[in-house]
Amino acid sequence: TVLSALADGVLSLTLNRPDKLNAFNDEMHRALRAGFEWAHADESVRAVLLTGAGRGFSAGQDLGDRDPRKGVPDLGHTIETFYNPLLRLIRSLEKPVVCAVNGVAAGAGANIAFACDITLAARSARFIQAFARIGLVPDSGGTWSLPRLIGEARAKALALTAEPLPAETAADWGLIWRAVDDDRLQEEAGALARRLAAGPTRGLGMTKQAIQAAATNSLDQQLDLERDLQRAAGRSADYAEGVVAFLEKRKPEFTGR
Ligand code: LHQ
Repeated sequence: TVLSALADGVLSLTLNRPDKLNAFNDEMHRALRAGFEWAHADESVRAVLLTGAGRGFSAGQDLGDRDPRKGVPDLGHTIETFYNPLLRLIRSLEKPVVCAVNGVAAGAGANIAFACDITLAARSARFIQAFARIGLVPDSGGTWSLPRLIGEARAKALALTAEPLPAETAADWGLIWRAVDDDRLQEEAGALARRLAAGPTRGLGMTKQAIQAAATNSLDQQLDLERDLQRAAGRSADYAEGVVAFLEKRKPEFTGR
């Protein structure tokens, strides 16, 4: 249900239930979580690239798996068991996560894409806060990320109407990094992930951490955090390499240490 491959420091994770537009069943959840756990544990993974197989990125929860006719489901349990741990794994990974949204991203599928560090989307892709169509509440961090990324007015309109948002508008609004031509998406996202994987991984990881912390920190707290992270970054092998390479007028060769 998830294809994984490690090459050039990039762990590619491809959601692979194309007949269901990569909707999440429990098996796909377990497989995706295992992929992100791998990324956490393996030093040779220096970036993650998340995408979907077929014409969709992800249609969110597989609704056939949570059919209320089979008894009232405990969706809180589903969230606690699957979606929340996944979100925490993506946000706490001290390595960049690139997301290539190859087609429709609905419900949790959209909000998982918004949780990644750099999200690109095919021009034909669209984002749908589908929850409102079935009486649910945006999850996978959507109620946290949407107002932060695009402000309360747009966040509420998207979440309350479940209107599809085209990739281009999502990029204009700052919800994602960039919309690219469909046939260029995988190439661009792959090149970006490889570039990040060849970068100073510890510094990039701490940069991600600092920007995320700013969502809840005061300026004073953030200045202290920057001091602490810069102290740690200054001790990394990649900082030494970066500065020496600059002084020697050559390209740095970062090792991620
Ligand atoms: C699907 C799905 C799907 C199963 C397409 N499930 N089969 C958390 C906690 C616990 C429970 C509840 O949820 C959550 C979080 C959530 O994610 S809630 C939101 C769940 N997702 C949705 O409500 C979206 C449902 N899907 C759609 O609205 C449409 O499929 C979209 C707009 C995504 C795409 O539309 P189309 O391009 O027209 O494709 P389609 O509807 O024809 O879908 C293709 C196939 O995929 C089809 O199967 P079939 O056998 O008829 O070819 C769909 O039934 C299946 N599929 N989404 N979520």
